[in-house]
Amino acid sequence: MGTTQVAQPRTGAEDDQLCINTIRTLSIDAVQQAKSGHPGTPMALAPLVYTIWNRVMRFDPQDPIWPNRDRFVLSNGHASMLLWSVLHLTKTQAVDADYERVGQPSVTLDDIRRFRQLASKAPGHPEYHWVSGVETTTGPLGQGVATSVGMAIAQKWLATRYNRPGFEIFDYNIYAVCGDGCMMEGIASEAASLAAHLGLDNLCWVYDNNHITIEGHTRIAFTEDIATRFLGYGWNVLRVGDANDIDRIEDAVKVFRKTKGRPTFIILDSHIGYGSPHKQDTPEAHGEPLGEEEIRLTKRSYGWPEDAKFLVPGGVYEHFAAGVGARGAKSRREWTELFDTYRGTFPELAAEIDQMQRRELPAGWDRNLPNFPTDMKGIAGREASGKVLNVLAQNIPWFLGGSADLGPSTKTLLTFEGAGDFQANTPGGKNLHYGIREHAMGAIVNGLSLSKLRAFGATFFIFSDYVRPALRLSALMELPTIFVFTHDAMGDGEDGPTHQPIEQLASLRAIPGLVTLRPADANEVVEAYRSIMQLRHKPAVLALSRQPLPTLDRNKYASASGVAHGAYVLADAPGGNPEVILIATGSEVSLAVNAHEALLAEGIRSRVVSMPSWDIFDHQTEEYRDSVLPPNVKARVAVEQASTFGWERYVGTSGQVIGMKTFGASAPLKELQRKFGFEPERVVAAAKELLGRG
Ligand SMILES: Cc1ncc(C[n+]2csc(CCOP(=O)(O)OP(=O)(O)O)c2C)c(N)n1
Ligand SMILES: [Mg+2]
Repeated sequence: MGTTQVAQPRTGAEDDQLCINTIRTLSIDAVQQAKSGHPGTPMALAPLVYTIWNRVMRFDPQDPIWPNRDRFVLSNGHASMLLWSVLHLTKTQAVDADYERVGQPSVTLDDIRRFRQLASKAPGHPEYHWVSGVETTTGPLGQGVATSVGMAIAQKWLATRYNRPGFEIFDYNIYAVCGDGCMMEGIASEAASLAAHLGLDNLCWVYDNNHITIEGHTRIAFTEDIATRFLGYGWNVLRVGDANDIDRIEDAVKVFRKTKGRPTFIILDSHIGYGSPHKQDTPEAHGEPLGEEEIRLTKRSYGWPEDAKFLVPGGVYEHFAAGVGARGAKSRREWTELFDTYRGTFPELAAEIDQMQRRELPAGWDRNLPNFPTDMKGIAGREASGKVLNVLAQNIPWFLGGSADLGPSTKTLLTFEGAGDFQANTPGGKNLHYGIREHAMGAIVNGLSLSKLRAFGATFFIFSDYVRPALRLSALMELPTIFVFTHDAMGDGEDGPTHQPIEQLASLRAIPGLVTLRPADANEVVEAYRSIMQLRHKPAVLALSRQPLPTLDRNKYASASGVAHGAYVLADAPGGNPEVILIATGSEVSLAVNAHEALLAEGIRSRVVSMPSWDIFDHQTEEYRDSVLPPNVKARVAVEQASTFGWERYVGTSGQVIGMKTFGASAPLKELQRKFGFEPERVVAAAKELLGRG
């Protein structure tokens, strides 16, 4: 096709080619303009993305959050220009955080011209919550494909609960595109293994087999037989030998749609930087602008006007409108009619779907939450949590979750009648078994949440390190996910320092938007859940004890409902007006209470502040914060079985922190408490020292 043919009448195949080359050249021009970005992969994968979007996907650009849409995940997020191009060319509409359409396009041509610039809706990588039509944030390689497994689990679960004969309310598929990087990352292996185990035949990954990564040819670091690997997992493995052959790509996708009982993996042989005479098949094509001269040569090879920039030739928008636009509109219209009838026949189920889509909770979601009586022997945080989870999962139909093979220890098993296990042949179960795959668990919880289910994942607190990259994305995406991390300190003493979290609290507290809570007793656990369940746009972490914690006497001390403020005055000097403040979290709160009683007995006016969540407390009014921590009271002691890092912000420069400055040790808990100073006497001594009464 020569340059002059661009405006000529075309056959269908020429339309296809024109659209594909539009994606390619928009990508090339945007990267060149930004002087940064990744042109090569969009150039290679434009035919794939075009085929999936324009020939296959049921996606209505008019409503990018229609619940039964097919999902598209760009796991090799550096190729974001693929997504910005198709979202623009399909005229996908923007929606806001309240799930309303806002009457503007999601990505304008101007956004593409301003690729990677502040406020552009074409940022460096796909950002969920920033650009409508992005199904999940990708960029850290491997996260996208792993998240897609969560989306596939969600589709199966939704179909099982809500579909009825003649009412296929949920029958969508999930497509994920990935490259060598994603395939090398461990998280992808974890997720692929579980996807096959669960027989997720609604899931299709397309692997861009281009033999190139940043440092060069994959022969330097990645030489496995990937087809055999995926066959070993139990996937249906297909190969398309030419990334430009859109009919073969479409055929492969058709095979995917007919394949039952296992997910499909399509190996697509491609040439990075396709069409660039000097950069094709080189690592330079991965992450550098082509350069003006090479762009001219490349456009010439596509038969494109060499000097045109950001060109969308006549007919391209129309061709997308006739493809994905028409198909998506029809699918959504038919679905909406079906759903209207469904609403008449199954009003309660329909109401659940509506509420779920808006991330609302059903009426009565917190009925029967336990209220724990005073008990000095007490109950472990994990035990209390298990009771709460079992109530919530009965009250909220779409609340589900599981653990990375630690259910009996994290107490996260849902044991009520009918809870069931999620397995290939029982896809309505509410107990997920992630296996010993914490990283994939994190991404899967994100995928479930992106599908509007209310999901939790669980493991030991120390292994939150293995979940953290996905947890960070949860916060970045503003997803209301829940992570239950038990064995939150040295409570499993004998397991030793490998199992004793030290820096995990500080590190999670440092994630913007993540709500981290470390409750002090069983009633604080209940209140912690009550708070986090009402979050719609924030993830939450619960750090829970392994060992029993005394259930505090709430007639003597303040109500646990103070948890909702992040920190509250639990015990005070008679009449208030304290001279020293003891601040503690979790298992150290009862320790602080004991120290407080000892101080009172000696006539020292102390106050105990239970501070389960820094983040929530920091968001309270200044007035409230000052009422809990009066600025004039400088004598402050913080006690927490974790790194002391960061506590200065609450105890000030003249305060003391009793915490961990080293790793722990292997010994019974009592001995560890003595060795590391977590005893009331030590707290009392610190308080007196600060008051000059040592
Ligand atoms: C977890 C993670 N590590 C490293 C990077 C940096 N990075 C971005 S792309 C890339 C190379 C990816 O190679 P491949 O997936 O084959 O992409 P291609 O160049 O073929 O498109 C790397 C190392 C990243 N984004 N995420
Ligand atoms: Mg590659």
